Amino acid sequence: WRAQYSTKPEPPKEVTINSKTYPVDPEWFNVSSTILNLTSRKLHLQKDHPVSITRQIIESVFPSPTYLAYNNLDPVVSTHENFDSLGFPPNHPGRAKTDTYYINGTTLLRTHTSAHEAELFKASKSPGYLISADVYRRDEIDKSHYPVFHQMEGARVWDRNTVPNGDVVSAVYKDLEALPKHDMIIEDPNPPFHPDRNPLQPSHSAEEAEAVGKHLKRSLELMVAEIFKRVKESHARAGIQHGSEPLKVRWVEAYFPFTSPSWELEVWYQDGWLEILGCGVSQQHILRDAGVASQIGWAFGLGLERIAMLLFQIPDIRLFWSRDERFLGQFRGVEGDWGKMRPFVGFSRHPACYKDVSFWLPGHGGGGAGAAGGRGGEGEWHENDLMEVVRDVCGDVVEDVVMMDSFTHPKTGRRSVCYRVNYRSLERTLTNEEANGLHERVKGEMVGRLGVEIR
Ligand code: FA5
Ligand code: MG
Repeated sequence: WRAQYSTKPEPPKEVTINSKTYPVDPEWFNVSSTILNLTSRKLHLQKDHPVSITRQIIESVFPSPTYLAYNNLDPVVSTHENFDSLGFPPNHPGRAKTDTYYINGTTLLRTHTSAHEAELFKASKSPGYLISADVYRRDEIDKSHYPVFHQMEGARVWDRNTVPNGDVVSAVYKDLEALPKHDMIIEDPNPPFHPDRNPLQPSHSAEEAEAVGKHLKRSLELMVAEIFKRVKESHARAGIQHGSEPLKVRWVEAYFPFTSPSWELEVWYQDGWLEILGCGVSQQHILRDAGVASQIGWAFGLGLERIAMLLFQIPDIRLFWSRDERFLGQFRGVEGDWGKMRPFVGFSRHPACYKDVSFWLPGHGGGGAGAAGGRGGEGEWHENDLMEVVRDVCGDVVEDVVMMDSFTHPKTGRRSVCYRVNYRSLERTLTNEEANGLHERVKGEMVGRLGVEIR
């Protein structure tokens, strides 16, 4: 599997994304053309696409003029916007090249919509805002992870200088009273906090933080209630019987550098708790740096695909990127007529084709590994690099990649790992020859690009 297979192109001098051009630094650049090609898709804005439908349903729970929606912000942001402005420490693992797509040392594809918080806290003309956008993360391959997905960020502030009598607590409770009620069962409505990870912020009174947290939770519970109301209606239309099992959700303590306290909201789904969003009381440093130090408020970030999968019973995240009419056709017309919403009917599943690959990791105990593959000096082996090779070679034909085995040779200290790749297209049956051909190419690229030694 030597060099003949390694087709990794030389990095370009510059890249153009959404008609803006950025200089490439080959030391940092790790965006494959597969990913670059997805920057123009903007599924959240594509008419009748389930991601766009989901966005609109959630937007309806956060109406204007209180909340203004921003749906066209550029995916290319600075490391400052994505990390520093939010208080990520310099050594935070999310900054690593193995996790984030970089164009150069200071320019990257946003990993979350929070990258726009500072700019919108500063610029938004309303007390709340929503941002829907494509986000990018180097990640594992399975049915709920894709390197590009869509998030919606939401935020809401109150200004000490403009609320009556400067009394934020009363103002927040007044707005809370005005929100609708719901009858969902919330397990753990108030999970305990670790004060070291989620301290009360120095500039907040305990009453303020509590009031803001309550408004945040109620707002998001109403969002979930709306989603599940739509699920029930669409199931009824499709003649699917619902047991009387109530919807179950719960709040769990979370940690984000840009909120304190912080929570995640989980929904009971198919026998497990599914995390759908993170949120919290915004760190005052962000508001201060945005020039609005007199404000206090909350923010959340949710995964639109995660919610769309619940809403339409979509079983595999790859489907969202399909251009197959058997997928897209099932949502046609819904934006003009919500009564057309129906659960997704999966097309027949094609057989799985499992292929294993075992290899020695580079750079351990001799073996001339230092010379392997032109990525010398890169340092640590990271599984996400393998995932990226698989995606580059196979596109969406791989359903998941799972580590099966790992061992360290007692004498040489070299580590060997085995992964199982599941070749299964959503759209057609693969022949064994085709899967073999792809697997051979994957192995070749692993040798050429990652410097591993196939066993
Ligand atoms: C964040 O991205 C924070 N920016 C969220 C936030 C915003 C917290 C504002 C506080 C205040 P996290 O990495 O957990 O957090 O992602 C948020 C949501 O995005 C997850 O709950 C999940 O619904 C979705 N998500 C995360 N990773 C993926 C993925 N690989 N594929 C699909 N959805 C994902
Ligand atoms: Mg999370």
